[in-house]
Amino acid sequence: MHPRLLERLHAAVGDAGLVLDDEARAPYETDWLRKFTGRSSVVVRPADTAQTAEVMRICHETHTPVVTQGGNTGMSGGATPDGSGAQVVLSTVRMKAIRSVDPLNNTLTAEAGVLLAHIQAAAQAVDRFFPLSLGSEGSCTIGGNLATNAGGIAVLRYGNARELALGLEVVLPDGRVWHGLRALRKDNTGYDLRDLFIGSEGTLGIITAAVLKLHARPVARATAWVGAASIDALVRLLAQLRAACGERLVAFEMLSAESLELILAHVADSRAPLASAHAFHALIELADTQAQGLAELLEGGLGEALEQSLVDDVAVSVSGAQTQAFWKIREGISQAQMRAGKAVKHDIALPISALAAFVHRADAALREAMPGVRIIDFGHLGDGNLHYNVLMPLDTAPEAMATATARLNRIVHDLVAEAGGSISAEHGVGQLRRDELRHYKSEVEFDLMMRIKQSLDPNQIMNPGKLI
Ligand code: FAD
Ligand code: 2HG
Ligand code: ZN
Repeated sequence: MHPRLLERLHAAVGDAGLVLDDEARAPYETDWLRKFTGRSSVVVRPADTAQTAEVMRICHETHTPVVTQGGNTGMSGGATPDGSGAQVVLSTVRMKAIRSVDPLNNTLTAEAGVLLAHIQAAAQAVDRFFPLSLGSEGSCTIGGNLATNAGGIAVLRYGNARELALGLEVVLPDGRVWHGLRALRKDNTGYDLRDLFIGSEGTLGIITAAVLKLHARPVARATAWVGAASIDALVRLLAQLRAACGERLVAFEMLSAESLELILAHVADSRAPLASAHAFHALIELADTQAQGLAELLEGGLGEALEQSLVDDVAVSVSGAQTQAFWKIREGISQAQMRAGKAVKHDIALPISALAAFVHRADAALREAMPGVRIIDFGHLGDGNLHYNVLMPLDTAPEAMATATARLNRIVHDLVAEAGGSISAEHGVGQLRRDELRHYKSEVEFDLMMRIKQSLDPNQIMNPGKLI
């Protein structure tokens, strides 16, 4: 560590902003999945943008590497320091002010450390809606959501985190502040810096605040669980419902039979929504600012699908409690995987029209390469994002895990690339997919990314070893 680093950081953030004790630092050094563990030199928790800027000035001068961390719910090891003990973890948890809410402009300005659930509540308090919604919304931060361009369950209707931000405030690697908190829907004044920082996973700067877009608050929702014989049928159902329901279709989540079985076995108080067995399941939700006709619309669309034998069984929710139970099942999947084994995670995106063929090919390729393989296939079918995971036994040794991961990644990601898809849809690249990204990005694209990184972060201090 650079001499006087701690003393200077202490002067910048005070006692409340420094975590030195080994035990107190431990939660910042391991990720949510307990897949990645590192060692920090110190954890710094600035209270505001000015303190963050001062910390970065110090780290820039001393060439000290910085790992930014929000809620530490990421699934790609992006917020975990390496094992050197030389990296500073900069946690945004103390920057949690909602600076302003403007219902007339339909915007809300929040600091990076505000929890996603608190942003949703602040929007609701002024009769508006912030639509980003993830299983981790009670513990992830808006800074982390923007830094990973998070997706979640409502992307088919409202877009990713990127589509929900109008402006950003960012502390640059040298400690300067870019004041880009514009609350504008039209702003064509040159290169789009906002979109450069969104999805950059802490490798270009620290997002300290954002202007977020609010939407009209839906007052009604209609939810159903359906069972189908194939993923092809669900893809066709999605197209039919989109045509019939338009913007009212807000979620279309898919679970394979094996994913559902895993949840039922490992999540307390979960019950199968349908009495019969099906190869694939979907959780579908409509929402509207008008209450009338929503349930009828969903029932009509699903009734037609039953008549066409597109789906084999349907349960339309009749109460808030039943809707909650459906969503509890869907949101239990990450916990269930953790309890049941070690997952090789593939967070992939495909054109929706290519999804079914991909699943058939990938299933066949994996079963041939690894007979008895447990494929846990689920995800946000409505926007083409599958979590095409493979579950290895809990006692798989680290070396065997690494070998299996490399082999499975190549099979799955080659097929994704052939289908015109992406190997990183919503969880970020982090350290988990860094080498895979290098493998699949064209030379030109990678070179452009490297030049951007080099020009913004010439000392290579922002989240080294992640993404690029
Ligand atoms: P962290 O994990 O702390 O950090 C993630 C990355 O962002 C790191 O690279 C970090 O360096 C960087 N970063 C964090 N804050 C900043 C900042 N202010 N400025 C610059 N860089 C920063 N993700 C989805 O997209 N969709 C889902 O449906 C989804 N479901 C999930 C369900 C569960 C149960 C869990 C545990 C996770 C889920 N995730 C999902 C992944 C994760 O919650 C999201 O990626 C979330 O956006 C991460 O936010 P965070 O604050 O926890 O970020
Ligand atoms: C989800 O969609 C999350 O539930 C987590 O993105 C996915 O556990 C996973 O692989
Ligand atoms: Zn997801």
